Amino acid sequence: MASLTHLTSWHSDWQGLRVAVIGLGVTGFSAADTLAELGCEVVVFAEKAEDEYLDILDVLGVGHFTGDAAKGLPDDLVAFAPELIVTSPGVKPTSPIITWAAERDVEVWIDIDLAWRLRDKTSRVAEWVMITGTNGKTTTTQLTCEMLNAAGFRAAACGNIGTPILDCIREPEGFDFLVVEVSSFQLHYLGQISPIASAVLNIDQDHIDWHGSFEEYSKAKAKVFEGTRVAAVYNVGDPKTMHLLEQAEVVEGCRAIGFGVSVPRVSEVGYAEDILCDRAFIENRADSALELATLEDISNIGVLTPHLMANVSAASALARACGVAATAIKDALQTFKLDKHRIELIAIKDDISWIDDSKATNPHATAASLASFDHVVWLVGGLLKGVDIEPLVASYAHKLRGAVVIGADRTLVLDALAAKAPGVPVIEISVDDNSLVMTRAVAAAANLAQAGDTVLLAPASASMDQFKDYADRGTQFASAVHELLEGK
Ligand code: UMA
Repeated sequence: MASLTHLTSWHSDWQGLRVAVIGLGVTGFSAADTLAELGCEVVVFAEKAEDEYLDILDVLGVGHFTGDAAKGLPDDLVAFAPELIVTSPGVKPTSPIITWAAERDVEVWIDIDLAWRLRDKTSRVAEWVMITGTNGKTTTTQLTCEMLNAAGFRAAACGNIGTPILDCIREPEGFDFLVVEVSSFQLHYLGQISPIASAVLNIDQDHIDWHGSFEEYSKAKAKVFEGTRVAAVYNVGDPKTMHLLEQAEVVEGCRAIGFGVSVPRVSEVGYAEDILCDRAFIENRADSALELATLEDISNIGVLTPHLMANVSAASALARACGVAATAIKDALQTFKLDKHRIELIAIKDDISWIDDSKATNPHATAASLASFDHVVWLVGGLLKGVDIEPLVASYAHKLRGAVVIGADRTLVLDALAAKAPGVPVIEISVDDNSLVMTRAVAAAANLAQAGDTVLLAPASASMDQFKDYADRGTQFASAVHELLEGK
């Protein structure tokens, strides 16, 4: 098939290259738009698309085929004979279009591969920082970006966080740093790039239905370290992240830097009592450490949980690897605020705390949440994505005052509670009308909760079965809580 090795720059000759873009969400649109600007011949193949995107693509002369990439391969696309495919991350590797491409040696890129080649569009060529992990990616990405900006750099957060990386590449002023949140889907497709720093924050079961197995999921996550030049950052509290690093091909001279919540050893960032300190990026690290911030600074950001401390530690390690001074890290912690739906305190009444952690869409995130509180009434359930919830229930059964089970995969959750938390009272919310789910769940939780308890929405599941997305689930929870408490 066509050799694409000469396409290494925005200024390369892309004219006339036949590219099929798969999917037309934010990734597909940004890819099609960019490729059209470069003079490629582009068609988009997507199941559904917003009219606004289609209208713009029409103007750009980009063709469009309708169909589900997961199910079939249209004849028109075969006839188009693409020389390159740029896929959206949600498209599974087992989809007919991806297997068809593999059989014909047609290269399949993700938008990040394209962005890497196009990063010299402006004369200000950004360094890249890549961040992945099962949980904490978004907070750590935002924090790292805030720290870089506090140090006077021009930095942007992009990738899985929601802004496609190609939007940043095409920003006329350019950036000094792009802090890229990368999902396991994106990493599965990603080819060779060379970031200044990269991190795997933690790794546990998630997206098994997409990857096929935990091994494949871990293999994808490990790719984030490949080609790293200055610092490959792993979690000292999660040895699996270090094993992934041991197997990765980093650039000669790249350092392995640990982060965590324990007292830092040499080449680590961590906590000595209530001080966040750096023993990695200072000259006399063998016998001293540099103070970066205090726990009080960190509690400005949100509820002080061990995983928030870990995220701050990881972001600091990445920022320090990029040359950020300690004072800028402290400054960033004064201005930063956690996003909504991440262990967000909604209300306290009658000594019962109501917490929205709707962002906990897998057991690993939920474990971090459950670990942070003593007695919990747990709102759990949704779409389990092929993940086994039993080990989570077994580990935290002793903390449960009760459980309220929602979601399409209720039976699996109820079975796990019956098997691993037999004495715990459980209320199943079974309604046909999705708009009633959260009101009923909150009322049920109120009946179970006692003074001193935390009612915790941390569903360990995706939300799309009963809600628009995790944000909608969290917002509905907060409204139902306020309605209940104010109506009392
Ligand atoms: N499509 C198909 N068939 C498929 C899959 C997708 O036709 O089998 C088409 C559909 O037309 C669909 C379009 O592709 O509308 C969308 O593609 P996509 O689902 O890959 O999503 P994008 O809108 O491009 O958004 C993606 C990420 N989504 C996924 O990976 C599922 C966004 O992460 C990311 O913010 C964005 O790129 C920018 O990089 C979201 C996410 O849920 C937040 N990520 C998962 C997670 O964090 O757990 C991985």
